[in-house]
Amino acid sequence: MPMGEVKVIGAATSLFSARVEWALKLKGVAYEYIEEDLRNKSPLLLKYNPIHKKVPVLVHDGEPVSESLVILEYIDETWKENPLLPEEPYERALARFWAKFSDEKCVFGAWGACRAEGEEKEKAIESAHESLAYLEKQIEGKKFFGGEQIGFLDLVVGWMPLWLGVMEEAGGMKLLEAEKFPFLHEWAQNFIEIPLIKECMPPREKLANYFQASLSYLRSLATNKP
Ligand SMILES: N[C@@H](CCC(=O)N[C@@H](CS)C(=O)NCC(=O)O)C(=O)O
Repeated sequence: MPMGEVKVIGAATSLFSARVEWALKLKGVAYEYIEEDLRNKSPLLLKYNPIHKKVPVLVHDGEPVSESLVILEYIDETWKENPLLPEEPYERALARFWAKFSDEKCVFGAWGACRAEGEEKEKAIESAHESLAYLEKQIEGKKFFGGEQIGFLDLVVGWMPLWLGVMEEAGGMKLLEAEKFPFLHEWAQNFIEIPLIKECMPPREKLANYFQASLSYLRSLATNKP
């Protein structure tokens, strides 16, 4: 299938954008990357994602697709080489379930724990640990969530090796301890060593500054509440 014109509107600090770029690279699809300034959103982003006004957006031959999990499925259905989702319907359903779980419970759980302070922090850390424990069970005994090769769920959980560490640092906590989550920990090391993944990660320092600044901003809002 001809590739057509493929553009990604993303943000270098966005874990949701990274997974879309990884998927395109895995498929060997050439694309133009457009960096969005999320503090001053472009007319292009507002035109292509008027509802959520968020990155990433994939624009294929002028047609926009938004929401990273939807984009991953679109990429998988459009370019067949290196399939991302498993073949078997039940396995596909499971991969989708855990992807949704990871975004809803683990990403937001980790961010919640990063932001929380005082007593709330302990509760938030405990709740993030509970969610990570479910993912730990999913990866136990496997090299990748996709089996021997990385697949859909690996890309979705792919924020952990870098973004989670940065959130831990910014929030002054540890969530993915090797002793507590040995399988996830090993998976994270295997994942980040894949050249294609490694090459398309934002610099750690840039990400750390971004999270630190976001956290300070949110805390200043809370302090200045009337
Ligand atoms: N569920 C969305 C989440 C995307 C998202 O939250 N993007 C953030 C950047 S990490 C964004 O664009 N935020 C801008 C805003 O909220 O105004 C997806 O999977 O694509």
